[in-house]
Amino acid sequence: MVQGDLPKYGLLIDNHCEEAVGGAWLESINPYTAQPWALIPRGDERDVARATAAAKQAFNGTWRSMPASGRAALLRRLADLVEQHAELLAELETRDNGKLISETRAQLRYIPQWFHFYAGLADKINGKVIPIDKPGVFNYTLHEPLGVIAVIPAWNSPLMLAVWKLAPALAAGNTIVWKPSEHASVSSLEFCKLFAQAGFPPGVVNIVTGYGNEAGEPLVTHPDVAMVAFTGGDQTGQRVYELAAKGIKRVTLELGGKSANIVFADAPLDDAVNGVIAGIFAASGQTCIAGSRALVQRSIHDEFVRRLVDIASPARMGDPASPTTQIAPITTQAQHRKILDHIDFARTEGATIRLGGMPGRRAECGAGWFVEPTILTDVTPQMRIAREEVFGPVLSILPFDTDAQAIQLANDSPYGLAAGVWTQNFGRALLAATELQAGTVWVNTYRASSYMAPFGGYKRSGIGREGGTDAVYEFLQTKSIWFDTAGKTPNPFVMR
Ligand code: TXE
Repeated sequence: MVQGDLPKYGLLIDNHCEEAVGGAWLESINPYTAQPWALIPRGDERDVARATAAAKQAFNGTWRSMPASGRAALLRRLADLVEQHAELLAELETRDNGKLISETRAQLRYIPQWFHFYAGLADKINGKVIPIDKPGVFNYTLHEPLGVIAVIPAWNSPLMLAVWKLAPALAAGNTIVWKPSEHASVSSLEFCKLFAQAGFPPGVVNIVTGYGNEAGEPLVTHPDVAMVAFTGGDQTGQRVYELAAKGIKRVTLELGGKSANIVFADAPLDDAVNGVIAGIFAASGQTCIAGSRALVQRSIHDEFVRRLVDIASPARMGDPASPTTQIAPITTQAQHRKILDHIDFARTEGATIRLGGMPGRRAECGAGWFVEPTILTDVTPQMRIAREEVFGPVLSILPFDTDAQAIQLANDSPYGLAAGVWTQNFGRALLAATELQAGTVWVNTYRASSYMAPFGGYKRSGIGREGGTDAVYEFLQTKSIWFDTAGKTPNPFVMR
């Protein structure tokens, strides 16, 4: 198909649908067909400047003057609209990033709850009256919004990762410039139209698409952007953090991991097998919480590997738009290459491939960027495959003997996003949950998440928390206000 025939999705600035100032377009590629299917604007610093000016104006005008209950009402209306458009948004996202339709539908069905939850919080952001220990003064606090927030999510769950930031940031009274990933922007451009339909004033939420260096960097460094809420790879996260530091800007960073799924010999084995498979092969391993290291107690190692291979080998690869497909393609060609390179390197380092290890070869894979579900044994903690985030369907299995060794191996990582523990011994589970250096620990389950629970990383997995009541305070700053009640000004040369 030539470019002119592809559907075009515009930017949204001040509630207007527009082209990029430069007039250039980027092709969005369907990972299942490996063909372009839509065009998105190739925005740059000129579009970022327009969007930021609109967001700043809204922040200082209509949005600031609206009571919190008004913001809550809009968020609830938006939630209802998302519910009505869930099927269309799920289909667009599946076509755009190749994620299974069963997963995008489930995410879209859940997304309205995030807006309902933070709508509920919007008018409960109370300051405090502080009982000061000195006479003649009165002190109270206010939690105030920061201003314009840059929302920069990754391509693996474009809408869900954006909503984790949008809902609390808007409830807190901020305005938004949203820069989705250049690899999967279409569902976000379509979603953004719903803000105007819900009645959000112009400028409160704006969206600019384009490359990270052309649109992302100018947004992070724009002097009128107060904070950056980011999800992506740790190298990019580090770059964003450095750029934000120059402007002394606040950040939240969610940067992925190398999460350990620990299976003790006393684990409920059938559940543990399913949990380990769900942890690594769901979304073809393209999740920040992928349980990419299975630490398995030596006495059950061989049996456990055999059961994993038995369950994973018949997994159905194919069209992600079919509800019966289980393994979807990889979202980008570059990521596809990167995963296969990781597997090749692991092989040269001495890992044994027990399952998969190849690009998808079945007829159902068509021209798509598939990687077979891959299970590796004979992996040692020093190997690259055990240390770096692969972001694909590749499971490394490492044996351990004692509880202490399991915890030591799990924590032997620069990352700390999540961990799983499989055991029937309550004391063992409790100790592991305490000792594991991870922002989320699951016991006898994996990949559970909710808008009610905080989520975020330890160590190189990030800064800040998304979800739960904690998240709204990431988007607020505290003001401390003092009144004199004594009616006289004391000695000006002594601190009061
Ligand atoms: O995401 P990036 P990429 C891992 C995965 C992948 C690697 C890189 O292993 O191979 O990260 O993926 C924007 N200033 N994860 O390159 O670069 C970019 O446009 C401002 C883990 O696709 O992290 C996009 O919107 N913004 C992960 C967003 O940042 C910039 C999810 C994320 O891009 C920018 C995805 C810049 N200089 C990939 N450069 C997870 N933690 O879940 C890029 N961007």
